[in-house]
Amino acid sequence: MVFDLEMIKKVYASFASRVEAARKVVGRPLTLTEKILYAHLWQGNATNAFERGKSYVDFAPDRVAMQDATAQMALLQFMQAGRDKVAVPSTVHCDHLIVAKENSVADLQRAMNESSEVFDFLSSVSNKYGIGFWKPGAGIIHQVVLENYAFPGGMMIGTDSHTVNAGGLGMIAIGVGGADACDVMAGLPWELKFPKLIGVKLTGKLNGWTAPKDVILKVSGILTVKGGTGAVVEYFGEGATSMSCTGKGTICNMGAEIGATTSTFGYDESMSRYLKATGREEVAALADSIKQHLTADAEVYANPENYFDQVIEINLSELEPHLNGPFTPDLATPISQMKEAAAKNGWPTKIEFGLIGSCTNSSYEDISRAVSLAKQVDEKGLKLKANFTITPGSETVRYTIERDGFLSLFNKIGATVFANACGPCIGMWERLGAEKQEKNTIVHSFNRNFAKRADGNPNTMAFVGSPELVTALAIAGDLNFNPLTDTLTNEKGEQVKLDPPTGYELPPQGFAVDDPGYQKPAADGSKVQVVVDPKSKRLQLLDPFAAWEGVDLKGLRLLIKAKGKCTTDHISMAGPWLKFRGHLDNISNNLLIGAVNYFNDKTDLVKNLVTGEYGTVPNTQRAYKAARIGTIVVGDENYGEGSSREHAAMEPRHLGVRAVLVKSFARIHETNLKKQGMLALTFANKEDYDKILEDDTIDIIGLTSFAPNVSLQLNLHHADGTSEAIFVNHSYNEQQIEWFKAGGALNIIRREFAG
Ligand code: MIC
Ligand code: SF4
Repeated sequence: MVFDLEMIKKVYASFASRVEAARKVVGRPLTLTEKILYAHLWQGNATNAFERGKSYVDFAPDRVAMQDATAQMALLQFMQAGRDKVAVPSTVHCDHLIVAKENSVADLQRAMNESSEVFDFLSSVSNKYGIGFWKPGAGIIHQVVLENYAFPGGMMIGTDSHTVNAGGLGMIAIGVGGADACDVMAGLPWELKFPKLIGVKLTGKLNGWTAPKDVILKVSGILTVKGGTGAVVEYFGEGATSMSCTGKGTICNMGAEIGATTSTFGYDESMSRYLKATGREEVAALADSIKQHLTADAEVYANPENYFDQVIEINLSELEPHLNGPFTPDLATPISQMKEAAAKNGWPTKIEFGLIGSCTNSSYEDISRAVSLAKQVDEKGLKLKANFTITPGSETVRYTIERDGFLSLFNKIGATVFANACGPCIGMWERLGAEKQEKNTIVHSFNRNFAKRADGNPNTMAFVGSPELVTALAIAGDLNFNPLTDTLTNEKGEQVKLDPPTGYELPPQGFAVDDPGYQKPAADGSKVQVVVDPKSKRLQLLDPFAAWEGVDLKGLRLLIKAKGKCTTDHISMAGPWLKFRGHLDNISNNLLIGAVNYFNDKTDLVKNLVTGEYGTVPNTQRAYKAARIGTIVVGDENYGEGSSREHAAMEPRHLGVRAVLVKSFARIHETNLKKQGMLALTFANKEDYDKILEDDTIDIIGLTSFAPNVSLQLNLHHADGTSEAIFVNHSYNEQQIEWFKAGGALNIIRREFAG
């Protein structure tokens, strides 16, 4: 079945003329990214050229995707927008709320028991508003989107940072907070600062042990976790076209880890093959009919320096397999240097777990290549030395790899197959003994490896690698093992070498599935009732936030000055807290509990300046709220890196934090703060971070004349009686200032609807 074919036809029908209009106003050949962006202007044909990194532009995305952990908040907001039906095709995917413990069957059953209230809520809201619903067990959002919905040249937004995965099928797919999704579903334009463009030229060809994952691990090492901020990464060259479509998906997926707005590839044969293999021959034919528009103009790839803001070149023939980590996805180490790096840094070399799968790496190709190594365990008289787990990305992949005998091969060597869900990747992993907090090493093919992410243990060092490298390392049980050069001692005491992995781009016998887990919404949802129990601990209807009081904010207290890395996982932890994603008050009890307090190097211990006592961050903030004292949060570089979860913005808003002042923001988090009516500010001079003292009282001056490109002033009143003023910048445009004034963007939509 092809979903939303009419919508795709419509997009393609106007694509050529829109690209033509764009080429005229821009006045030069266009990159693929520009073509897709200009083809999706809210206004229709382009009438002027936009300035990269400067112009705010209204877009009209073709579709919206949401996953269960973020959809709850997105849909609670949408329910307030007063619409009968979503304005663009939208889907909900139940994948984040399934705990991995025993095996797929037992774990899925447990999730159905424990989270039925949330699944039923999502299912009924979807049914009511015309949203496609993918049940628990159907698979991970991005894999299901790639298999069913992504199409070359399309534009989508999704309430998950790895929405960018669909770039593997030539889309511009962008991760956003739920409030953004709510706008688009309500039929409003979606605003984005026109991105800068990074071109990555891939020469040569992947071979042997190297996989698409290594391309993005290498790029992360080059660009770091903030190098892609505000930019779209466009990959091209012979190395790009010679790679599978799902491999391209892997590369785009992990572009979230460099902060990129999204990543994409031009339409090519690999995409056409993938579309056909997943039952979308019609989409492939449609894309073929406009294929010259679904890639950059030839001049661009011939002279990329003239068209991109930055160009990186990687020769795939020489690229080595990498392992990135621990604790950050950009610490890239080629496998040949791992032994030395581990010794130098004191990383434990015994590998406890190898985990493959996740939305990043769970294609048929990935699994088939991992299986080619698993097979060698028996053939070469080896034994798996580490625990080994597989989380398939979708029921279609799972069903197909079972049919093709891969699952039984994994089972034979003692691996565990978890449910088709995020599982360990999002901390939904009941790992035995994790509570002992022992220092240990795991390797996985996921994308994120922040502290505590997978199992809640701050001393687990997680290294990210390709599924094939993870499999080889799990067989060896040793971080020092380099499968390219080293041998292993088998059970008979012989030295054996693993053959390089081989696999299939697509299943030779085609994909198969019995029940993909899709639920079609009612044609007329007006009679569908959505019930939220007022006593529920998991779901809570939203109350509108209060509007700005119209005066400068004076007498604010410092809630926390966060030191170093402060990702959304530090601000609103996942794992066990995921169960409160639909209940703002309950989830607010995790506010910033992972952030390190600059003044005492501890997490979740801050000074209450009214009582002088130290307490947890949420309790201290609740005390300020009760005393009607506004607060401010201060942070370091790339604050809010990682997830799209808007809870990281809604929690401080709900508990009475008024402003977040940092050295720099990650894109999605900054927008989420603005959308919820918070002040997202940056130091004009980064060194001023040092001027903020624990006992300060702080005034924010200039709000009564709040205007784009005009700095605000902060008066810091120190405890010793001295005061000093510093300047802070912001990136609010006119409309975003209105959000601040109204107390949040949703208050404006609500008002328009009521009016
Ligand atoms: C993640 O990978 O961190 C998540 C969990 O998928 C998040 C979304 C969430 O927090 O629900 C993301 O990447 O946006
Ligand atoms: Fe799920 Fe992990 Fe992918 Fe996020 S990164 S969508 S948690 S599998």
